[in-house]
This record gives sequence, C-alpha cells and structure tokens, in this order.
Amino acid sequence: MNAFPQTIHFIGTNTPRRVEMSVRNLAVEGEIPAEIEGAFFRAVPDNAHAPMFEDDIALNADGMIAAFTFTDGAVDFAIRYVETERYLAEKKARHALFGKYRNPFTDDPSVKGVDRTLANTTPVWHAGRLFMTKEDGRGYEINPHTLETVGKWDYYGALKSETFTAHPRVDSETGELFFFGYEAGGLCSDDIAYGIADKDGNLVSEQWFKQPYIATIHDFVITEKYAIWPIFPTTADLDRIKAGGAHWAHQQDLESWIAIMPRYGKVEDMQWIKGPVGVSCFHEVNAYDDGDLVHIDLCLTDTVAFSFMREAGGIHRDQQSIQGALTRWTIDMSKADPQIEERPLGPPGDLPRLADADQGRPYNRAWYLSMNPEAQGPPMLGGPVGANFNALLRIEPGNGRLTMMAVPPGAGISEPAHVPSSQEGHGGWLLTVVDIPNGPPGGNPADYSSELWVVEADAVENGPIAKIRTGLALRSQVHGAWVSRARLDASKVR
Ligand code: V55
Ligand code: FE
Repeated sequence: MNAFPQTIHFIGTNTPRRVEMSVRNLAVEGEIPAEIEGAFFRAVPDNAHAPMFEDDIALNADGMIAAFTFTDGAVDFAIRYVETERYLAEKKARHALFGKYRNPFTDDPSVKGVDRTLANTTPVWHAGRLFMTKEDGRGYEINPHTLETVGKWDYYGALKSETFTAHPRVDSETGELFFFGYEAGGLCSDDIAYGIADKDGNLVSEQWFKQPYIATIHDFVITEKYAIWPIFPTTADLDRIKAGGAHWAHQQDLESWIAIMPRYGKVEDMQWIKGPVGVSCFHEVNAYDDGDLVHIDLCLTDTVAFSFMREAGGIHRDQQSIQGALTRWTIDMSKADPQIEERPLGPPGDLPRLADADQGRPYNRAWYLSMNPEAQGPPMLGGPVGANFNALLRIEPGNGRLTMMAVPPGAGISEPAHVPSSQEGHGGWLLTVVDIPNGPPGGNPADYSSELWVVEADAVENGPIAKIRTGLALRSQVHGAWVSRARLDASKVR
C-alpha cells in the first residue's frame, strides 16, 4: 500500500507533509520583543512512508524536529527527520517495514531487533544537549544548530532502562533532570526505572520498581521533597500484542494509583495511594509541597482521550462525550494512610505549560489548551488525538482566575512554549503555532496556513503581539521546548 488512509490520523493538520527544509527570514507582522533570542524546538510526527496498516495512528509517525530560531528580531525555520534506526531502515527500503504502534509482531521480518522508537514526542534540553524523546525507547541526541541526529542517548553507557519518558522534569534551581522509563525491562515489562541526571548531564541514580499493572505512564511530577507517578488504568497485554492487536486498552473498571517517594530517596520507601476508578490523564501541570500536603494538578478525564485506546478496551464513547477538568489532587503525607482529596481547578483541556522556574514549586500561573465555548464551528481535525484545541487558557490555580485567547474560526492551536523575561514584573511571552484554514468551513481540510504567534504570557486575552507567517501548512506538533540564546551558545554539540 502506498496511499495514506483518510482517517483523523492523516487528514487536517495531520496531513503528511514529509518535507525537510530550512527557510530564512519568515515574514513578521508586529514587533518581536528584543528579549526573545533563542530557539523554539517542536516535535512533529510525520510519516516518511505510507503506513503498513489502514488503522495506523498519528503517534506511530516518524519524529521530525523543527525549530523557529529568533535572532535580532528575525525568525528562521527548519525541520528535519530524526534519523532513528527505524527511519534509516525504512529510508533504505523506500517503504514502511515497521507495523502497528508499539507492536513488533506486526513488523516485516527483515527489521527484527531493530530499535522501533520514533523519537517523535518531546524535544528535551538538559545540560547543554538537545534530545528527541518518545516513551517507548531511549532519546536521540540532536544537534541544536543543524537539527542533525547525533545518535541514541544512554548517558555514556550508564543507562539501564530501555525506555526514557517524553516528560522528564528539570528543577531549574538545582539543574537536575528527573526522569523515568516504564516497560523499562523490555516490551510489557512491569518495571519502572527512576533516574536523576545532575546539572552536568551525568546519570547519578537509577532505581527500578514494579507497577501494579502495565500502564502507559506518560508523565510524572516532582516537588522539592517528592517524586510522584500518577498511574492510570490504560494497560498493555502481551498476548493481545502477540496476536497483532493494540498495545494499549483502557480498563474503565480499574483503579488509578499514585506512587510517591522522597525524590532523593529509595524506591523501597515508595508509598502507594489508591485513586479513582477508570480515570485518565496524560499530562500533569505541576506539583508542590505545602507543609505536609502535596498538591498535584492534572488534566484529568473520565476515560482515556485517545479513541483507539478506548476501542481496544471495549469503551464506545465519542470524543465530545468525554468529561474532565483541570483537577487538583491533594494528599496529606503526615497521615499513616494518605488519601486523595480531589477538587476542580479549571475547565477541561490538555497540553499544560509552566514557567521553568516554577517546576515542582508553589506557582501562581500556568497555561493550557482548551475549547472556546463561543467558537463558530469546531477546529480542523488533527493533532495527536485527532481533535485540535481552539483556545489558550491562562489559569491562576490559587484563585481560579481564568483568561482566554481564542483563535479564528476553524483554526487549531498547538502547545505553547514559555519564554521568560529578565525584566522585573514582566511575565514573559508564549510562542504557539496556530493553523488557520485558508478557505471557508467545509473546504479542503489540508489547506491551511501555519503562523507562529507571540503572546504576552500574562495578557493572553489581548491576542498576539506579533505573528510570524510561515507560508506553509505544517503538520501538528506534539510538544515543544524553548531554549535561550545563552544556552544554545553554550551547547556541547557545535
Ligand atoms: C502520547 C504521544 C505519543 C505517544 C504516547 O500525547 C502518548 C501523548 C507522540 O507519541 O507515543
Ligand atoms: Fe505528552
């Protein structure tokens, strides 16, 4: 097969683009603040080849790394494939050799044993290096100046885990990177590896523990005292995978869990706290200590947001019926048997961002994507889930104060990156790509223009202060990362 299926995973902003390129001096409307100097890296899954199976999904597309680079008010754009072992094997064959998402039993026999990871989820900057990550494998190092792939990253041979999360957490005060890998011991292993890399990028600790079932653990949180894994009942089953089935199926009747331990402690000190049944979350916003209390803020839904994970679990619900809220879970660690207290903080949504300095600490603002209740019609289809968002929210979790930036009718918005300001009392800026349909609603769903909007982080309701027009239709991003000029200049790879 050599055509792309016409499903939500390949239409709208998920239309395969497959173009590696660089463009200098994009058209800028408005003024770019002088302090925005550096690069906004974006992880973009984009199939180099048509998939082997009609029911393939957007999460199974080759990783591309894109960058918007800001230099003296000018903006350049570049995008390249991450040259994973898998990408290179298929490039040589000129067609797909790897089958279904996280199912090696569906691969062409010629690639048995070849690393399957796609490095397509999050660009991660730590200790002078840039990585592209996906939770099913180890990260790949990228040259931040050229976007060339340097190679697979294993902490100079020290890393034991076969996987590395797409959501490590960096404590900006200590410079340490806290990470984990699940299915750390190989396909469907119930092992979780918990690791810490110091500010110089050396692996200083790696401990393994077991989870109660083989869950997809997409994200975790740290506080100044703790490392915390909220675990939700979307589970893997080796027999199903061997039979050519889905890696993940949601278990609507199974409880969720919180695993919590001192962040510099031993996994033997892990405490397990039971959570509500059937719920799901891919991204936590943040967590922090408040005396003996620990607050964990998360994008919670009443079932899993990905339709293919619901279907594999026999859950028949359409995307619009999913309920959720930005939710605070509070646990009292002074209790012998801590329980989760739950309260809503804000409207449903996902793809939360935080100022880097607020990681794991009390914080008074965050941003996330949601749906504009007053939109004229839905946004274009696309994005990892197959349904885009059309509003950017800023929330003050302490008092619930909410402000919103809407995008034009039919447009979709991707996860913003936060650029801090050194000016006293200035909250910095957000950079976010907005995909705007070129024609009227119902027109060609692949025909849109991608713009990078610059927004005052504390005044999102005012809309963009500058728009950078790419003149291109870019495929949907998953996550992004802002890296300042100072960090780029001090990068270890030249
Ligand atoms: C997510 C994304 C992935 C994945 C698993 O957004 C979860 C959630 C882009 O790949 O493999
Ligand atoms: Fe994610």
